[in-house]
Amino acid sequence: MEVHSMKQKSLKERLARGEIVLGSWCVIPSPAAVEIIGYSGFDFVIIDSEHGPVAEEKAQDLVRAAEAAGIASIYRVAGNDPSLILRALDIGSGGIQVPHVSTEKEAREVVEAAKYYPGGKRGLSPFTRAARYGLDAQGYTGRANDRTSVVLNIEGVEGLKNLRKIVNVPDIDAVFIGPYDLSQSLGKPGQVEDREVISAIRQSVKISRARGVACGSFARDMRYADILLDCGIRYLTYMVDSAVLLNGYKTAGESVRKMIARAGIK
Ligand code: 3PY
Ligand code: MG
Repeated sequence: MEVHSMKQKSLKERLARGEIVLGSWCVIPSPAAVEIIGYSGFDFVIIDSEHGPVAEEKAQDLVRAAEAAGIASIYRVAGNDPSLILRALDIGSGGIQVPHVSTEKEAREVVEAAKYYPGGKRGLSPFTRAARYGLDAQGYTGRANDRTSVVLNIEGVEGLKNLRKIVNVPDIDAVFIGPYDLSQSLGKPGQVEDREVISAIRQSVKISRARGVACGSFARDMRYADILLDCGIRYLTYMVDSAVLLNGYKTAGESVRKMIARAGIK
């Protein structure tokens, strides 16, 4: 099995064992950004085509960069659409993350689109990058099913209400509680530290863990990461490449400006 498949399998296996895995988000469509995330010690990168501008052709290079840097890749598709899920997986990304899943039926639809027979009915072609353009055709569907991670974003009150049924659907590796969309759904847009949001995350961890499904979320700073870990989050995503760049440049710019001002006074 090629090295990258092993990385992907190991992400799934670590989630199944209840380990904490650490990822970050890529919205800057540059292979360099993905390599930097990989070289910085993260376990996986989420290529974001819901809120990021990246489309499949570019995403394919980002997946290659993840492979080169030795980390797993997950592709967040723009919506729960089998053709988007198929394209995301056929370029070779190791898994998909699907926004705004609210019902058991929607969860089943995601799994059906992401898995080949017998677990689903993902469209089959052996000529894709995922199948190494045909080189891997022998036994490919089984191997793809084994390594493909399925992550569902639960980020609204309806999804929370249906979570027990959603985590009963086979072949889900993690549910991801999106704090931003959830805060909006609770009528408190952007208030991700609100008590109701945190308590929904804590409750979701309990429900999913009882079914052996990992629960994930997103932290924009260390304080929030601490809160999420305290809630029992296992699929932890920290920071977005654009925010890291912004914070870094802002801090650097402010420091140098202060230095320039001091130099000017002398
Ligand atoms: C949310 O907070 O809604 C997310 O989807 C995190 O990216
Ligand atoms: Mg969201």
